[in-house]
Amino acid sequence: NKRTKGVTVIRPIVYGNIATLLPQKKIPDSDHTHKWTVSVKGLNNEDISSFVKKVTFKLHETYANPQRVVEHPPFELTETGWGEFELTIKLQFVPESGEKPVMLYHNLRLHPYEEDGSISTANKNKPVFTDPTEYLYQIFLQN
Ligand code: SLL
Repeated sequence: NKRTKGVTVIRPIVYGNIATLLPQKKIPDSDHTHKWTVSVKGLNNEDISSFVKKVTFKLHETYANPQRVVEHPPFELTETGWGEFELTIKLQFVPESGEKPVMLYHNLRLHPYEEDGSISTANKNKPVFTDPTEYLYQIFLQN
């Protein structure tokens, strides 16, 4: 695969999470407070699988099998948990691309209530919606 000398392509990749507070005692003998889903998408839901081969989510080491590989769209992962930790998201591209993996970082914050409302550095310039209206929540579930 010949290289196109002098060409630079910059592609936006959209990633983020939805977290919902679990009803108390949903998971017996567990301190998990939230169900969460992290997702990786193209802009405007563009199909990124033409150039993204797989996405590996690395979770906090307290999770069983913390490396979770997703090889087909939707590139997302749902789990339950608590507290706050950084997810590393490794994008691997189709072999024909000859490209090295790209790492993305997303901070998951699972707090029963936002004590300070502060946004960790990994999430700078990502809007945070706390207790969104039903209307807005449905929109996020669909997109
Ligand atoms: C904190 N530094 O104290 C963090 C630790 C732990 C995250 C967060 C449960 C994993 C499991 C889980 O969410 N661990 O039990 O499967 O905030």
